[in-house]
Amino acid sequence: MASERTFLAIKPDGVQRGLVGEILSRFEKKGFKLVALKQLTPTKALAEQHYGVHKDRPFFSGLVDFITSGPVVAMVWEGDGVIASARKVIGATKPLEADPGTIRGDLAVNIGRNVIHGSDSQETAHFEIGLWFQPSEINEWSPSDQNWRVEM
Ligand code: 3AN
Repeated sequence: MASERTFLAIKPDGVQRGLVGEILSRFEKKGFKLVALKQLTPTKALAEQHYGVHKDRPFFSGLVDFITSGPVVAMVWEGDGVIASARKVIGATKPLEADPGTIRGDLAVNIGRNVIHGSDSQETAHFEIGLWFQPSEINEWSPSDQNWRVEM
């Protein structure tokens, strides 16, 4: 499986609830590589672009209000199959349907407060990484223990 990148964001509820370390730890332990990380309170324009696909849904304005209500931790993670795998680690959109062991299954109960966002396809990942990060904010590096995670 080819190495790829995905965009993940811990939403304001995850930051306010002190879950940043817990969430980062799950992806680090899995073996994915963190290549960009920053905290920001998204502007309305950024939020509307990010959730543009939902612009005609009834929950759109509430979603934009929520994601702009406080700091978000925005990240790019890299690894083999990371886009689909991160979605599995995150769990189903509705936290009550998310399996135990997933982030939403373990840490959330409400669809409007589901703690974390993750890109759902290569196309979306490419769009979201470009929307949230400048190329200069993304780091190329090799973990020193890389050959203990994958066959070289
Ligand atoms: P996911 O975040 O699992 O990719 P999407 O893309 O279907 O889910 O929805 C984006 C975000 O919109 C969700 N994370 C959730 O916060 C919000 N959302 C989706 N459906 C609803 C809904 N029916 N009511 C309120 N918020 C919703």
